[in-house]
Amino acid sequence: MTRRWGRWIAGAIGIALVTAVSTARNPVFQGADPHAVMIDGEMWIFPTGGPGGSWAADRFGAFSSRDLDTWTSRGEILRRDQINWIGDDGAKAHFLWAPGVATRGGKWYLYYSVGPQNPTPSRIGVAVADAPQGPYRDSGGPLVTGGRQANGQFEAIDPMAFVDPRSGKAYLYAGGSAGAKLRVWELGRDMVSLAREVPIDQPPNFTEGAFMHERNGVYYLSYSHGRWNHPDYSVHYATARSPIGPWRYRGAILKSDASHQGPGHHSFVRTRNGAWLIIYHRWDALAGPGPLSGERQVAIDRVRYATDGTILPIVMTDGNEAPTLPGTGKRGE
Ligand code: FUB
Repeated sequence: MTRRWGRWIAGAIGIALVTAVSTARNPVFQGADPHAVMIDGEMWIFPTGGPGGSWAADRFGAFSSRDLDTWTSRGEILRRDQINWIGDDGAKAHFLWAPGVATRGGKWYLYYSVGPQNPTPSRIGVAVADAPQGPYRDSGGPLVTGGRQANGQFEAIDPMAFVDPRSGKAYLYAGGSAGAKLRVWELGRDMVSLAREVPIDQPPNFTEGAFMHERNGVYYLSYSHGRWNHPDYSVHYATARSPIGPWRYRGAILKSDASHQGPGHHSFVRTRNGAWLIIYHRWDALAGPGPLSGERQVAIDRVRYATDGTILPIVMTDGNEAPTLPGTGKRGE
């Protein structure tokens, strides 16, 4: 059935047909810092920006796909003018970026960065919803504030929450760029307050964009290293027996290659058939030492683990080489 006929039939029976915002595979759409989650077999991506460049730094949107081929917009989920504390620091400009979501007890939580760091400290906020697509309501104040602190500069960006499937405790990982410092907190049961900060060792080569996942009792802390708009931007990781370390540094798993530069700020998901995928951004078809120009693009690739649990180097793909989701009638994964 063509899209035109689909729209006509949907209109005739009173159903709104969701419009595709992208039908491309690697890269899937313009955007950065993609936090991907699987919801009932469907992949949802919460990025900075979004398809077509129309998603500015004053709002967040969500995008989803059942096959990783056709992406639909789940709409705008939070706008800067809905965050009533954002102007309290007196700064002239504020930008939203690097969202991360978590769910607990039927609620959805959207953690996000408010930058830049100068002239006033960056901040992390959190908004709450009853469904992944929102509407999200901000919780009323910043959860974490950056700036100069007793132990050095801290940039409060790149929040990522992780609910430990083993202990049920929820953690917030955050920090990056200037200062390149990772901090970890245990979240309160309400997910919108901090119970305590957890002292951790700094993982080697940490710059920003921390992500935590657990597989077979191993906790993988992965993160971006390098300058966000340079070819040295890459993903490294460390492992531990708990979500708060101590870490064993394992090196880089995703680095620039001949046709894709500066891959980073990623997330991992496990699909229904147990395969793992990495969702990240990169700059395509740009060579040279940087700074890279153009727009960052979201891409999805396969993650393979060796028998000892270490992650094998990730191969970046283009177009139809990219993974699809199982059970969609597309090339099997
Ligand atoms: O997109 C804004 C910033 O770029 C993020 O905070 C960093 O992780 C980098 O991806």
